[in-house]
Amino acid sequence: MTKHKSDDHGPAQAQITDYEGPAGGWGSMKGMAAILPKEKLDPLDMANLLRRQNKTDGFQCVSCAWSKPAHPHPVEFCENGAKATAWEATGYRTSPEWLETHPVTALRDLSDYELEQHGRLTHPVRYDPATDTYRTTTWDAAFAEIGAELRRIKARDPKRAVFYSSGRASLETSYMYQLMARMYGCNNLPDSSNMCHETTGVALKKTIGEAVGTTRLDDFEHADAILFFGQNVGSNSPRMLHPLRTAVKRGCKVVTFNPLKERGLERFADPQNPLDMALGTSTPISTQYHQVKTGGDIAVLMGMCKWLIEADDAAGGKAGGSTFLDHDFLAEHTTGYEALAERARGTSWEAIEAASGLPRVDIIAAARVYAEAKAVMAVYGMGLTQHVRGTENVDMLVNLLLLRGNFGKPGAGICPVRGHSNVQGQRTVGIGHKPEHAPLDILAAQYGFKPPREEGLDTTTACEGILAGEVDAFIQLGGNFVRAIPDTYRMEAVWQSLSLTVHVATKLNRSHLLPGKIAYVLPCIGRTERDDQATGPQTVSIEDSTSCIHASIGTRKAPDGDLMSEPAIVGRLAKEILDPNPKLDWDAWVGDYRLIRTAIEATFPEKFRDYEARMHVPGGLDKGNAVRGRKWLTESGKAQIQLPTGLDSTGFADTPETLRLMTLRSNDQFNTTIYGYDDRFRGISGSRQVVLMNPEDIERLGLAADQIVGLETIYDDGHDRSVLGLRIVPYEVPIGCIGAYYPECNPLIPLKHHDIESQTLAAKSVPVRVVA
Ligand SMILES: Nc1nc2c(c(=O)[nH]1)N[C@H]1C(S)=C(S)[C@@H](COP(=O)(O)OP(=O)(O)OC[C@H]3O[C@@H](n4cnc5c(=O)[nH]c(N)nc54)[C@H](O)[C@@H]3O)O[C@H]1N2
Ligand SMILES: Nc1nc2c(c(=O)[nH]1)N[C@H]1C(S)=C(S)[C@@H](COP(=O)(O)OP(=O)(O)OC[C@H]3O[C@@H](n4cnc5c(=O)[nH]c(N)nc54)[C@H](O)[C@@H]3O)O[C@H]1N2
Ligand SMILES: [Mo]
Repeated sequence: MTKHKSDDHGPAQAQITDYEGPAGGWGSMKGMAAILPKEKLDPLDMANLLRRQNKTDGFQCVSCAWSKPAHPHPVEFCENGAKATAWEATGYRTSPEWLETHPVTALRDLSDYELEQHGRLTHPVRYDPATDTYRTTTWDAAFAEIGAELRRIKARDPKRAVFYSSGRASLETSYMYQLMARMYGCNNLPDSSNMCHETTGVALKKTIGEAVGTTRLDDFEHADAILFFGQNVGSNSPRMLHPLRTAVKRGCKVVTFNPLKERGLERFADPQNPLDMALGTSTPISTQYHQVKTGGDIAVLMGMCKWLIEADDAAGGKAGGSTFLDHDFLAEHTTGYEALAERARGTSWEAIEAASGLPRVDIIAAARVYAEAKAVMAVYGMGLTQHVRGTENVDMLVNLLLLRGNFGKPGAGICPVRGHSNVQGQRTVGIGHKPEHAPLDILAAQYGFKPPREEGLDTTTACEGILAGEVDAFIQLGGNFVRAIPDTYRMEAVWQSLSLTVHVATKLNRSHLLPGKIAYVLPCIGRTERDDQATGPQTVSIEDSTSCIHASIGTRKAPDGDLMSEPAIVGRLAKEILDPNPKLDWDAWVGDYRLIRTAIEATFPEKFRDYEARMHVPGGLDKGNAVRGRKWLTESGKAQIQLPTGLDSTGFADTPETLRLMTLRSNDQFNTTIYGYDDRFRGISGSRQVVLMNPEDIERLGLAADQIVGLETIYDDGHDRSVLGLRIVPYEVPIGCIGAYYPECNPLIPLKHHDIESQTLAAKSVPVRVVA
């Protein structure tokens, strides 16, 4: 663990209490009230800002991607959305003077929290090796030098430059960015989705033919049951608690599989509901809560399939003969059913219990709820995607839904809960490392160039490329790449060998403290802020987790200083590194974002039909999904049932000393942004240097509660990996599984420890041992 000199949040400071409150309620009100003084914000200013959050004529939240309702509450935001807005609106500034007097080497001693707490970046800065500081420069000078270096690299080989994006930039910026990279000559467009729901993209494309979720917000009104796998709704998509609560109140059953008892999945007090607030009442959310072993979901899902299939066998097993399976649907719409049935029948309950850590009665109880429901939604997050067999997790969830025709009818379907507020949209407009991620023929005709057809680098292969010395430039449109990826120490050690690092960012973070030979940090305005260009104030758009595209209009004044908007930065960079093109006027696009949207609509006429008008409609522009009409854009033209290779998704064999580490988010962070040290729902505050462990494991391994220990990765690739200084917290987590925080534990994750099919980092089951 990096020891932060000025950090008084070491393991000894951890306080552990039982949090008795529900998610939401007064706890969340208190959480919100604490934000104003912390960010030096005026209450009236903040109230005005929050009133416009997630509204049709306002701005779309910069926190999570959860669906934006057509009929929002008067206050359509949650505690964590408010934190994200306040984080951007902060009264603090990372001033040029401060940067010039703080050597980068010294800044590395600050914690993630302290770095960002200095506030917004206000001027473009260039790293000066002589003084080891970032020094203020002009945009002209910055673009000239960055442009010259990128042209030099292009002349050698454009595939030596990488264009990363974190999932926050708008559809307009993202479209420009991918076009710029492809015109430059590479598909090196890794994005945060490579660390997140890439698994979903690969699994859903292969099984049902659409790479994104199939449900819409109103499906919550029709579902009879909702299955919840590995998603922490109370912290990471809290606005979803409203439709969930409503569904539960009308009798919808919620069955949850999660190694941890997450409070938001247990009970919720609606801060918008006067009765809940006055009486201290709350709604229980989960009907059943099963603490599956980390990596045990394939086994759970196979168990549910087995029970259904065998019950169906017993009941006659054909169309009309049983109510357990939808045989008509299986026959008309799927391939591969017989193979799955055979596999399920042949898999023993003993094997399923061992791999899932759950008794068969629990799995059967879940299967019964599923079988009794006419329409079922399956909701999931990183608990399924971040495993070596993550794609197989998602495949199995699809299989289960297919058995009873739970696609293409109201209240049914699959609902991956996306992360960053526009991460799904970025892929929609062509950000992605695979040639099939963008309609290359259309782009070629639209702009008269030859797009590269070779697969580009994703986050994993980009890291491997940097380690191998095959990458020269790393451009970052948002995010904190070096902190978010696996194998932190190995990557930090080579990062500064890059010839060029460019960060477009709003706040200083650890990635900026590893400057390449030429290094810039370029400050941009945020989505909540007014964006004035040649034709006046501009609107942008984003796509939410349920494929609806919304306008977003920032009105707050951006920080004083010398900031540019993201489209303006990308447009300017494009002009520097590309030859003039008569079919494309970057300046005109930057002057009027409507022209970018016209271009997007021309590239994607079906998805973006009538874009300019429909993005303002309450509920947004639904880009559509063929699966909702039971059309399967797969190789066979049907939904394709897949067989998993085994029952375990961890990809490693346990030994007696192996613990399965899941790296977790607290309720007080947004990815690498640490808002504070209060993981309220889990009752942990004061420090993030903790490891949650089952009391039986503590005893079995001869350890003690509150002992300070280290973790060491068990991985045979010649690299030693450890994180020290973690305090043991006895916790209700399955035997053999432990939890600790992301990003502090990322040095433990080997770069090669990723989902086999999608290369998404396997951050939810890392094989480790405890070292005293
Ligand atoms: N406030 C806030 N909101 C956020 C974010 C944030 O950091 N803060 N991050 C955003 C981003 S980019 C993303 S991708 C999403 C992430 O949101 P989530 O998908 O909720 O991701 P995590 O918090 O990593 O945790 C996932 C859950 O999976 C469980 N889990 C771990 N291993 C397993 C397993 O093997 N099986 C099962 N069934 N469950 C398991 C954990 O206990 C945890 O509850 O949230 C987004 N929203
Ligand atoms: N161990 C482990 N590792 C993980 C995960 C995990 O669960 N466990 N989760 C993974 C997931 S799901 C994800 S998505 C990644 C996240 O990886 P990233 O998306 O790369 O990281 P973030 O922490 O979201 O980025 C925060 C930074 O974004 C910049 N920023 C904020 N707002 C803006 C803006 O409006 N414009 C611009 N240009 N910059 C802005 C700020 O400078 C801030 O410091 O991490 C992954 N890594
Ligand atoms: Mo994410």
